Amino acid sequence: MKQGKFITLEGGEGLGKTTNLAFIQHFLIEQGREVVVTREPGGTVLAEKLRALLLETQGELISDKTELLLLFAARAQHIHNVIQPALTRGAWVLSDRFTDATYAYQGGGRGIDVATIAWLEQFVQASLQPDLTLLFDAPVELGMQRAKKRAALDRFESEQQAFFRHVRAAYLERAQQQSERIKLIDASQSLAAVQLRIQQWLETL
Ligand code: T5A
Repeated sequence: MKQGKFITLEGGEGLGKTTNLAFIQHFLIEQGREVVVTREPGGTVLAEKLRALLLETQGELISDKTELLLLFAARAQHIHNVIQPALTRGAWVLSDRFTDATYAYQGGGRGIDVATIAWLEQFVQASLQPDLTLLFDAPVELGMQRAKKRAALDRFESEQQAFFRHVRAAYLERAQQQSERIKLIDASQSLAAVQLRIQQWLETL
């Protein structure tokens, strides 16, 4: 039985998910909530190992199907060991990415059909869905500019612009289809404006 709330942060590269995770965590703790901050791929020892395999730029070429299955393997472990137990005891779970990223990157970016992703989603998650998803959106060029300022690019960040345009389009399509859950945040605004908007959405929960 789910007692807590599940919030996910989504969007293209470098648009402020990680930066705003700390803001949301702080806001919820001030409201007296127990907060579990986590991320995908990752969030458990095994899932973090899978993350490292997925992001590394060296070594064997990873096929699109392998990538999809590794993401869902990491997710199954993450749900079982971290997300579900936290929600059951009443904690609020904040995850930097979740399954909408798979629809955007593997569906939109790699071209894997939606029905396959939906089947895996049902198998791995059953009825588990986020209560609120904040989708950070801005032109692809802006996110890449911000991401490049930080560190060496990982395997996904090394993709071409066209890939990220498909990712963005898939995210926006999902936000339109699931507008009750997915709330768009204009990530090209100042950090203060972005955080004001985030706070407004959190208050609706
Ligand atoms: N992936 C993941 C899939 O392909 N399928 C899946 O199912 C899942 C779960 C790793 C990769 O995995 C892929 C997608 C990803 O490529 P990740 O580590 O979450 O996932 O990916 P990134 O998008 O690379 O995370 P980043 O850390 O790069 O981006 P963030 O978190 O969105 O951006 P952030 O907060 O680090 O901000 C970037 C910079 O911009 C500044 C920040 O200070 C920072 O320097 N900034 C702003 N500057 C001005 N104004 C603002 N409003 C700003 N907001 C942030």
